[in-house]
Amino acid sequence: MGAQSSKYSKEIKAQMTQAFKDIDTNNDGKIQFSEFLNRLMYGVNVNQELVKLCFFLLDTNKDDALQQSEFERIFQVMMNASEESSINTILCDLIDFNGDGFLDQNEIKAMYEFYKKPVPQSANDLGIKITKKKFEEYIKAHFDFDK
Ligand SMILES: [Ca+2]
Ligand SMILES: [Ca+2]
Repeated sequence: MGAQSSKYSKEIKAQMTQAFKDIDTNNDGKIQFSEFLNRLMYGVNVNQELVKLCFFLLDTNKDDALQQSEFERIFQVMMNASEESSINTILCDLIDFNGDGFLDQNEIKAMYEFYKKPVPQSANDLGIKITKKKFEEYIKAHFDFDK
């Protein structure tokens, strides 16, 4: 594990392709939510709403399935995750769409789209360049994912 550069090695690409095939149990070239939940999140003790939110954030073209390019993000985030990474850390990595290490208001807005809600004032108050650590604390305080 450890930090990977943004360019994948051939080996990692092969692993990624294999993982995608393994998860895509109905072999339609896409990962549906049920496949995501049953194969990728199987045994992980997390809240279903949170899993849905992760899926929503990954599904950028909003066709309710993950294409391989969309799947690459979760694969990369999982590879970079350390043992201390909580699901909230992983969530923050997913929200950080452009991967600059900070969350901006557009990225936060994408998260609230899942709830079909405007960004609340409390989130606006976090500023324009939010560290993941800060947003993790915000999630802990404002969302009930811990069960
Ligand atoms: Ca599928
Ligand atoms: Ca998609």
